[in-house]
Amino acid sequence: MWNEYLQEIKSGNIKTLARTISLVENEAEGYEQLLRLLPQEDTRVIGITGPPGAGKSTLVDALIGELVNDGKKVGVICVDPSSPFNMGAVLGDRIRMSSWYTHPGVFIRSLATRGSMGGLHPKIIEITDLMKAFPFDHIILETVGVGQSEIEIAGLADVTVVVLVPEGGDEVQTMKAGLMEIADIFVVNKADRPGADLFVRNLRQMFAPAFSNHSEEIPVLKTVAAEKTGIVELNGAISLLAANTKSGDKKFWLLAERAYYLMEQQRMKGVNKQVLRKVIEAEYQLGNFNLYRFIKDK
Ligand SMILES: Nc1nc2c(ncn2[C@@H]2O[C@H](COP(=O)(O)OP(=O)(O)OP(=O)(O)O)[C@@H](O)[C@H]2O)c(=O)[nH]1
Ligand SMILES: [Mg+2]
Repeated sequence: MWNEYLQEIKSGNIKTLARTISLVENEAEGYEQLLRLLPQEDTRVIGITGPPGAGKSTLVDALIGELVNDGKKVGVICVDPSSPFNMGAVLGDRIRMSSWYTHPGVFIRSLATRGSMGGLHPKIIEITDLMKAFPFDHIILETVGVGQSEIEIAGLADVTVVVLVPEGGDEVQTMKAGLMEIADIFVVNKADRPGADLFVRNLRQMFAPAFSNHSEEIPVLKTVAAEKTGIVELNGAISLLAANTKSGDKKFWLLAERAYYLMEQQRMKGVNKQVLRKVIEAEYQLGNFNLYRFIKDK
């Protein structure tokens, strides 16, 4: 059955892709078998992250336009950190990217995080890999950057674009180290608002090689996503960086990041803190409890 699903995905069957994403999302019985059948794929993954409301979806919408014009097939995953009871953001994505929902070259899937793992989805690595089996030319991953998850998205995307707005100075100061680790490109969106040029200049200075431990300059681009301004330049910058990742060292670092994360998950499977607490209490009552002997055989 899984092999048939995979063949259908490979041949571009969007319904099967949608269905199998749900199976993986819900950990349907045997879903790991499908994952183990996935072929080696190099589909480019573009990560778009940044604070809530920065214009990420609007930017993705414009970027899809650019790629589709170029004859590319695009898969989009939007990770929505709101609760399943708040459909606001998902509906927002639908409105923001409305023109693409019915386009044959575009597939958009929103995933709700249900509050776990910051802004990421617990099966985001698996779902992204599943999408890679489909004949997409590019995969775009939109996540809301809330601290830690921004660092985690770095392991998922070949190129990570951090979207900020002209008023984002304080945010950048507090997250500087984290941003430096993940950002391949900075976008100052809503550049139609005052202060954009000054903010761009400050960012360039702050992340210049002389002031940071980055050996290369991190591009800082200006966009007005709502008017599709600056999108060609953004697409160009992404292509340039992605070309380096494909052949370079970074690809294997990304795979190692993902392997580490998945191994961690696998090892901790079935470990339940509530249960752990009860077992510890019981052993403690017996006396002579030692934490290190306790974990040794776990
Ligand atoms: N002035 C201005 N408004 C913009 C621009 N780009 C997006 N917006 C507006 O900003 C608001 C938020 O846009 P979204 O694209 O939904 O932002 P987002 O970052 O995806 O938001 P979340 O996914 O909810 O975090 C919308 O009302 C957009 O119309 C821009 O370049 N200029
Ligand atoms: Mg959005």
